[in-house]
Amino acid sequence: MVTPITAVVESCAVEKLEVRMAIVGTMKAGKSTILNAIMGYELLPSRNTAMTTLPTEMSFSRHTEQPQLILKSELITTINNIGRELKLKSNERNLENRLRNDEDLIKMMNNLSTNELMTLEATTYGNLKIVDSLKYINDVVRISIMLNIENTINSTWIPRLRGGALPFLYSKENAPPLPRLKVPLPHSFSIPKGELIIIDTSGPNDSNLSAHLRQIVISQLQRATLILVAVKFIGSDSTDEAKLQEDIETIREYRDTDGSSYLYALVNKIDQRIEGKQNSIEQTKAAVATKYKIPLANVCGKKWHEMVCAPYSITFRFRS
Ligand SMILES: Nc1nc2c(ncn2[C@@H]2O[C@H](COP(=O)(O)OP(=O)(O)OP(=O)(O)O)[C@@H](O)[C@H]2O)c(=O)[nH]1
Ligand SMILES: [Mg+2]
Repeated sequence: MVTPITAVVESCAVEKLEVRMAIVGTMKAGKSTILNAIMGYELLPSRNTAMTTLPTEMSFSRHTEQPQLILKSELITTINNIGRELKLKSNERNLENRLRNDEDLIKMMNNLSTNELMTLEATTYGNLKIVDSLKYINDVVRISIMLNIENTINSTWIPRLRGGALPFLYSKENAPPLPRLKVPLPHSFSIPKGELIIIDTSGPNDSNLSAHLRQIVISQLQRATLILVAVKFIGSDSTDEAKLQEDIETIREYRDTDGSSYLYALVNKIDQRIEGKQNSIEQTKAAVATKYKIPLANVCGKKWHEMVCAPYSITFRFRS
């Protein structure tokens, strides 16, 4: 398994004040792992079952010496409200089935039944504490959707679009109060002007869990300057791939006809390739370019991932 520990972002000469790069991909393609590699810190939770639920933003800052997780008060209150509802349900029968026997989610409900809710802070320091907080937030939202309580949370202070506690997260008028990571700007990384914001998302198949969640992801993709599509070398199931194609098409429809230069793809989990038995990396890259209609030059598939997002001269080099 690739353990991307260090990422060196060699140069980033952005022309715009804000470049937003969102990652999308098939289920468990390694989206969060890739972004941890870009940041150079293991802050986004990852595991081999569905993990990311809410999109998470991250940016590089000259003004911080250690990573921070920033949570807006609306988000903290929402998560606390949902947490209280979950606590009330934590002893209900048949929870295991309703949580599809997912061990992490069942453990979380058991914790909620005996412990206080996790205290979320406006700013969290400490890499492990950051991962734990993000895991908690993502699982609280995931369980609320699986137990179908997202529409029953009552809150007078959350602007509602159409019932429920989550819709405010994708209100077009307000910047959604998503979790935000700030990491120190690496010395080798210079941003002469502007800011690079990277957004982690849940897989398209997964976001079908909830129409709200899907909408949150799509609105992030619409706002993105660049979109990085992560796919597994060995491919994913065809439904998952079809959903990803559909999401990419939806995004394309929202763009002016400027070609597909904002789309990049990264073929991940290349270590799972069996030499001599499967397509070569070049063949896989070509297949990915065709399937998702991404320019071949924008498809990267090296074991030492190297990618240049040309329009903005952003170069990422990952070390494994
Ligand atoms: N073998 C191998 N495993 C990897 C690689 N990249 C990530 N993984 C593992 O794949 C699993 C899924 O990775 P995540 O980063 O959580 O995937 P994701 O796409 O963010 O998944 P969701 O957030 O659930 O949508 C984790 O157990 C990772 O450790 C890789 O290059 N090779
Ligand atoms: Mg993830």
